[in-house]
Amino acid sequence: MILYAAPGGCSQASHIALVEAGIPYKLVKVGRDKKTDDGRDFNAINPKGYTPALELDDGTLLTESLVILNYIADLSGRLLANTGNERWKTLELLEFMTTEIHGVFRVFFRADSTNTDKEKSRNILVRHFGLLNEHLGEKKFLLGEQLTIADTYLFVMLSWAVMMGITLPGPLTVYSARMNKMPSVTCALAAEGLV
Ligand SMILES: N[C@@H](CCC(=O)N[C@@H](CS)C(=O)NCC(=O)O)C(=O)O
Repeated sequence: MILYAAPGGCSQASHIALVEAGIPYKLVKVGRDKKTDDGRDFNAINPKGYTPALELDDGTLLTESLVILNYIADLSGRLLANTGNERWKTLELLEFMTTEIHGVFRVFFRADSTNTDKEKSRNILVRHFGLLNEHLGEKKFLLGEQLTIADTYLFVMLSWAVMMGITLPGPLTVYSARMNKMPSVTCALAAEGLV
């Protein structure tokens, strides 16, 4: 299995999940120029041009974080409850982050965004992270004692928030620092060349 990932990008959530699940994989890093670190044109691999992309052993290419994370959770037998409300709440949180949070962050990555655009996005993100903070409450992870695919995604969104100077509620900062110390996170960050 090959994970195509951009260091520090949203693909990091899938990367952490793969390490956490103990699934053997090869990491291929994709640069801003859409070149892979083994010299290929990423657009020819994934015509969407986005990371993450997960190439399965039979050559099938999966794209979209929501799907890739579900695939990894399925293989792992954990990281997502099999049934019940915990499953649906995990997926609800993940969908909220892949659309309503990731989407709002895009303003910060676009060269033509104005300061007004950025300020609007900042306010929306503060509100959205506030909702996630309420959801987290006193729990260790978003759904309780067990790490799920929603946590691996939130970890990345929180690191982006810090990068963009967005003020986070204290409990989310503590949560992020705790995740940062997890062996799977350390391993993924090191493989991406970020520590
Ligand atoms: N809908 C996709 C979006 C993925 C995405 O936006 N990836 C960014 C990195 S975080 C990317 O590859 N951007 C490259 C580009 O826009 O050219 C998903 O959820 O996986």
